[in-house]
Amino acid sequence: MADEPKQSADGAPVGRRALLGMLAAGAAGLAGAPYLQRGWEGFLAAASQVDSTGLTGLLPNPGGFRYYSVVASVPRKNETNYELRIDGLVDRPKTYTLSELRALPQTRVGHDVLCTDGWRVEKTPFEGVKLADLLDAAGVRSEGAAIRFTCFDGAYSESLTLEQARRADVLVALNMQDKPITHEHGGPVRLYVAPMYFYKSAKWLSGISVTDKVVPGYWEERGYAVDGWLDDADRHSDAA
Ligand SMILES: Nc1nc2c(c(=O)[nH]1)N[C@H]1C(S)=C(S)[C@@H](COP(=O)(O)O)O[C@H]1N2
Ligand SMILES: [Mo]
Repeated sequence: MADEPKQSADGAPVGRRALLGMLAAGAAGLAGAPYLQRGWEGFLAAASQVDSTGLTGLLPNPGGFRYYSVVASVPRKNETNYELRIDGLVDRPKTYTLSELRALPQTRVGHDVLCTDGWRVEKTPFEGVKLADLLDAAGVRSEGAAIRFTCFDGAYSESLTLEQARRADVLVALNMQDKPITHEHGGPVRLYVAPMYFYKSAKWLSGISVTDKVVPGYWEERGYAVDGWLDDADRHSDAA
């Protein structure tokens, strides 16, 4: 789903529209859909991408959020098998476990979450390790100019310039709304880029690679802006 490199006039990716049409076909249309094989959670994840069919109104509303994934199913990871790899143009590549990330100094950032699809969740606190701290520990080489983020869903990716990545309001987040980030919201670890649209906040984060130039991410290859600044963002701020 959602893999055409096109956007409709209002900016919503066409792939989401295709899914929406499929779900709008109703229960009969859903009977053969792969979501059902994934149980309630998979169905919810797919159906909650739908904003205009009325289906979402029948489902538990996750606090104003929609659950997004570009793939049908994502493996679950926890303290026994989660790993975050930092590599690329760094002097000290490193693989962190979840408990190692939890043991590092934690920063809390609260901002409104906005998706380009039009929904917003006000004052959502995220907590985690500043990406800048992890980059400093890894020792970014002088050629390093950007970051490429990859995910253990096997498909999504994101990017930031090194300057953006070093902001104090960019987190490798472990908590959301004062609880460990759930699987549906990209746990155990997701990126949180507070000053930008939520598509920049890659869920199920597994890789942070320092590159010499920006490599456009999943939605960016499909028409989204590489710079995802929110209208009220202070683009040159170092403070959260
Ligand atoms: N791995 C991954 N990260 C992702 C996405 C995705 O599909 N896969 N969707 C992005 C978009 S468009 C939004 S709005 C948010 C949604 O986060 P949520 O599912 O926790 O609400 O995740 C972003 N990060
Ligand atoms: Mo989004």
